[in-house]
Amino acid sequence: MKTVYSDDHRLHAAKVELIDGTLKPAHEKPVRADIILSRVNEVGLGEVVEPEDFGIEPLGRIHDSRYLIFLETAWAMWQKTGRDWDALPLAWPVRGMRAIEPDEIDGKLSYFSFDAGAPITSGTWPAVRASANVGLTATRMVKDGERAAFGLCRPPGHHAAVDYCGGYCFLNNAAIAAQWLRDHGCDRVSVLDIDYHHGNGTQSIFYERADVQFLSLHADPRQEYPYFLGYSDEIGHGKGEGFNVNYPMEWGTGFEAWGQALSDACNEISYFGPDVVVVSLGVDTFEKDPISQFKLKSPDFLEIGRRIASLKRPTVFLMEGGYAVEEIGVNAVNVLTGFENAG
Ligand code: OKP
Ligand code: ZN
Repeated sequence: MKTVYSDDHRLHAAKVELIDGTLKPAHEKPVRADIILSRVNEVGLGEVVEPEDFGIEPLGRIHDSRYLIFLETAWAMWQKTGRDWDALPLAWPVRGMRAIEPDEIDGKLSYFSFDAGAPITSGTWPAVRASANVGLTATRMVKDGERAAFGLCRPPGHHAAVDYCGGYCFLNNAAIAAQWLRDHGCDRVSVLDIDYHHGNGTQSIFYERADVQFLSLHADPRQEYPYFLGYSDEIGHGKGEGFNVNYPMEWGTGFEAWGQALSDACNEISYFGPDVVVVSLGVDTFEKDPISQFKLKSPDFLEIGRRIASLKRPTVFLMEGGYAVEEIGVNAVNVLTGFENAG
């Protein structure tokens, strides 16, 4: 299968991350994409192509226009206040507070985020636009007849919702791709999120819709980030009831239980019968991932690809998380070669 990749991901390089109560070097860093790309080339997965520019329109189909303006202008506003380091919020509106967009940049950062995990830097806007274009270009290839394509998105997207960023995510690449498919002739799309963390952004975007099915395998929100979404009783609402499926699993889960959940999710997808499957491909379920607590091993990722292939649906793979940098290339590309070799 072809890979879509842009060097512009490099424009977003957070310096630090607030984790375990201290500032540490950011886990979500450019070398992640470099290592995946070199593994793609090493195994000869297929041609690597540049993304095309889809413009702002497909982003506006998912995200609020005020939020997009914020992402575009935040760095300039931050810089104007005399700061040249990464812009981060430190307060959020919780129970009982007002949802009014403040005028000043520090307030806007708080209003348009749900954690301090999505720092805005000088190059964040062009980088996240490139990441969305990578996803859209891979998606168009599949819509135009390819069996599968790989969008090597970076920054990731599944924690980003209609009007907030968080968890290293700014634009929801998978949601933008799924909506683009709906707008270009597909009646039904499934988004299968296999990242270790719940895809709270994607879930919230499609929660009341029956045309985009969302399924997520992830660490139980009782134990793990993002904590406030991802329970199994979240089944969708209104017209969307029955079209949201969560598989929360406890810390320490290995491939036996995880693979069973994937099989269950695949059965749900088969029953739904989508025109295209969009896979939010996180490989932070790996046993050596530095911020995660599942126990998947590198060969398990081949089996994941095989099971997704058994759906026999056109499939778009979009990169999400994975922070065991040394093995991220092998693990991500194992999913893709497992898929390809399934015939
Ligand atoms: C992004 B993606 C870990 C703190 C959580 C944010 C993680 C964002 C993950 N104890 N920090 O889903 O891989
Ligand atoms: Zn993750």
